[in-house]
Amino acid sequence: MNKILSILAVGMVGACSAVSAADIIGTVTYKGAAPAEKTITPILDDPTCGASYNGKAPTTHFYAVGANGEFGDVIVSLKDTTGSTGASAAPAVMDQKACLYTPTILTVQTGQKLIVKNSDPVLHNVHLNPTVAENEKANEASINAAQMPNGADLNYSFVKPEKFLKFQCDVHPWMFAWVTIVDSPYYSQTGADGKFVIKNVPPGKYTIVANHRKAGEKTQDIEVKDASVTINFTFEPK
Ligand SMILES: [Cu+2]
Repeated sequence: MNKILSILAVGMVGACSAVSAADIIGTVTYKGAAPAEKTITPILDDPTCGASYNGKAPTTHFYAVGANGEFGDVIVSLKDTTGSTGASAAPAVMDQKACLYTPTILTVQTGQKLIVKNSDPVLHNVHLNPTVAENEKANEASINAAQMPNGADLNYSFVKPEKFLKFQCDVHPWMFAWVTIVDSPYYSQTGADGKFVIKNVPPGKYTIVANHRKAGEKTQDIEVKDASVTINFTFEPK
């Protein structure tokens, strides 16, 4: 780069940095053999639920680990951040399909709408188990709600952060899902590729937290300046 170009480049970076925010990107890896999943055998005893499985019971998916250790269903967030944009965010959706929740791990912001659907031709009973009193109160009306076959959607919204709030079905004792509530838009949940992106983070120093329901929690310190930052997490068998 010649001198004029480099001065221009520095000038442009300088001009942008005053207003820019950056993304935090990374990959979460599980190193080693994940614990074996459990086979949900009772699902076959229910004629309607069992019909979806042709005699082969599904398993739990507590550890979503890919061939190269890509670790899914890990929630990565910036600790102690606020400024939830949940009220204006698109609703999150959880479905009940073939007598399982899908997804089983979900993250929403405070104030964001969560819609629970029933796509099955069977009755489900959605039963929430909040550990935070404010979240219990905010959802009193539907905290233990029957949902008819292909019945009307149930709607929820949470007011305080909470980790892995348990949803269960009282009709089908194998049905569980866990919803994590965060208080800012600075979060991401890893997909099957183990990757996460936390977008538009204002410059500053943060503690970044990776949470997995079974594998636990890991934290790292991170500083965001005016460019994207990469940070990775590795979990191992306990
Ligand atoms: Cu059910």
